[in-house]
Amino acid sequence: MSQHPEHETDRIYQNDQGEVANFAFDGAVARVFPDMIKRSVPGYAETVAMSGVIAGRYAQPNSNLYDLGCSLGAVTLAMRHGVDARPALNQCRIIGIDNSQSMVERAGHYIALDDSDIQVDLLCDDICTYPLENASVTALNFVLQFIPLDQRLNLLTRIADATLPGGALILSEKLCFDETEQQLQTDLHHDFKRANGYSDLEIAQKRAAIDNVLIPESESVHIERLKAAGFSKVIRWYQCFNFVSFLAVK
Ligand code: GEK
Repeated sequence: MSQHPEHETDRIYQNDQGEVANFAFDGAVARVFPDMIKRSVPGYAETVAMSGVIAGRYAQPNSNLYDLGCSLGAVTLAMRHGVDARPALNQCRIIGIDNSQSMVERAGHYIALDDSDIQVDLLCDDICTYPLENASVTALNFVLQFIPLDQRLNLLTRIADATLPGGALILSEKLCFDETEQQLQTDLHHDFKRANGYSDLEIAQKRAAIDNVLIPESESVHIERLKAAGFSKVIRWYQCFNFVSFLAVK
C-alpha cells in the first residue's frame, strides 16, 4: 500500500523574489497544491464536492468520465464516489489527464489510497490533443483558463463531440468582469487570500507570476462559446466571488 503523500504549506511566494518567473505546475507546486488551491480559490471545496454530485446524475452506464487537468485528482475522486453510489454505473471508467508529471505521480498515491472498485486511469498528456470518446461527464475544473485563447473553442468542441446525448461538461473558471465589478471582485478575492494567511507580498508576487499564464474571460464569452462548441443548455450552478462553475449539457 502506498503512503499518503505529505503536502506542505504553500510558502512559494513568501520571500521577495525580485524578478518573478512565470507560474508553472512543477514539483514545488505539486507538493503544496492542496494547501495552495484551498487558500487561493474561493469555493474550491464546494466546486469539487458538487462535481461528484453532478457526475452521479449525468453519468451513463458503460461510459467514460474525464477529469481534464486533474492535478492531484480531487475531482477524479469526487466523480468516482458520485458514480460508486449508483450500482448501474459500476462499469464506468474515470480518466484523469494532466500534462504535469509531478501532479500525475502524486495523484496516483491519492487514488491508490481511495477505496472503490470504479476504474480510474491517470495519464500524463496534453488535453488539447488527447483523443476523447464515449464521454458522459467531463470536468474542466479551473483548467481552461490556462489553455491558450486560440485553442479553447477547439478543446470545447472536441469535448462536445465526444459527449453522449444528455451528457455534461462541468466548467469551473476564474471570471473577468466590466471595470467597476472587476475592482470589487479583485478586492474581495485578495481579502479572501489575506483571511487565509497570505501576506500582501505573497499576493502580489503570485499575481505577477500568474498574470501571463491564467487568462480569465467573461461569463458571456464562456456561455456563447459553450453553445458554439455544441452544448444545448448552459447554466451557472455556482459562483463564489470571481470564481464560477457552469454546467453545460449536450
Ligand atoms: C482540481 N482540476 O484540483 N494538458 C493537461 N493538463 C494541463 C494543461 C494541458 N494542456 N494545461 C494545464 N494543465 C484541478 C485543478 S489546476 C488549477 C486544476 C489551478 C493542468 C496543470 O498542469 C494543472 O495541474 C491544472 O491543469 C490546473 O480540481 O492550479 O488553479
